[in-house]
Amino acid sequence: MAVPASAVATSAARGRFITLEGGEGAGKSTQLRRLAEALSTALAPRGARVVTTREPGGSKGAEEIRALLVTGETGRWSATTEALLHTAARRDHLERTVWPALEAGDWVLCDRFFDSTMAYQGYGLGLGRPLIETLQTAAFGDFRPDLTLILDIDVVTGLHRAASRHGGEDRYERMDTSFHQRLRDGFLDIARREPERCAVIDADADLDGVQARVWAAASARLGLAP
Ligand code: T5A
Repeated sequence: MAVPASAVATSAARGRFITLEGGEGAGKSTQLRRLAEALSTALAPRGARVVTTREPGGSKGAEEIRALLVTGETGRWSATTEALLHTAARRDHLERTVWPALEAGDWVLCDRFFDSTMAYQGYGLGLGRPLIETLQTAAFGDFRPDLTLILDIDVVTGLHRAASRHGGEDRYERMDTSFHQRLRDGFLDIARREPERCAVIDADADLDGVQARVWAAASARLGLAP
């Protein structure tokens, strides 16, 4: 299967791909908006554009798949079906949104990406790493984010924050506490395995405090002025 990711990865004019990850209510969406503003300012002299997107979703087809995943009964899908749906949504999102933006030189900030499938379906739902790695290789080869910021928060605080925000998209929030603990441990394990790509941010602070930690990590890793 032809995977255009390698062309994207080696293009000199390619933008950067930055992902935010973490459990429920870690503050990713809030910090993504703040990071996008700061990056836009920092990148303005270079003329680079900042694009924000999310998963599951971020393209028309992937948003349609999202609706199947984030609503309804917690046991609506088997773990394997769920991993396939997330991976199918991701492929569409990459083809239609992320890869074209990177080719155009844009910096893409994405709220969740493939680490969420590893953490939620691989660790949380127990599918394990090898199956998820196989699916991901088939769907997008060796394409990887340039930087992944993992917002880490204790499970109870995160779920409390998330409950204050959601409408009907709470299928994962309703899973039991041990599931949420497994996926928190999973994200930390991913960071231990790939320290060059991943930075763990302690998200147990107020909004401005977490924002300062996010910017310190992002600016250092991306070679921007602090
Ligand atoms: N999923 C996703 C998988 O299972 N596999 C996959 O492969 C993928 C891609 C997506 C769901 O799908 C699952 C994971 C998810 O369960 P979603 O709606 O995108 O659904 O869910 P989340 O990304 O988890 O969104 P949340 O809102 O729950 O979390 P965020 O984005 O981490 O949190 P945010 O920023 O919206 O903040 C939540 C609330 O907390 C407050 C905010 O103001 C807001 O009210 N808050 C803070 N309050 C105090 N102090 C702080 N520092 C705060 N930061 C935020």
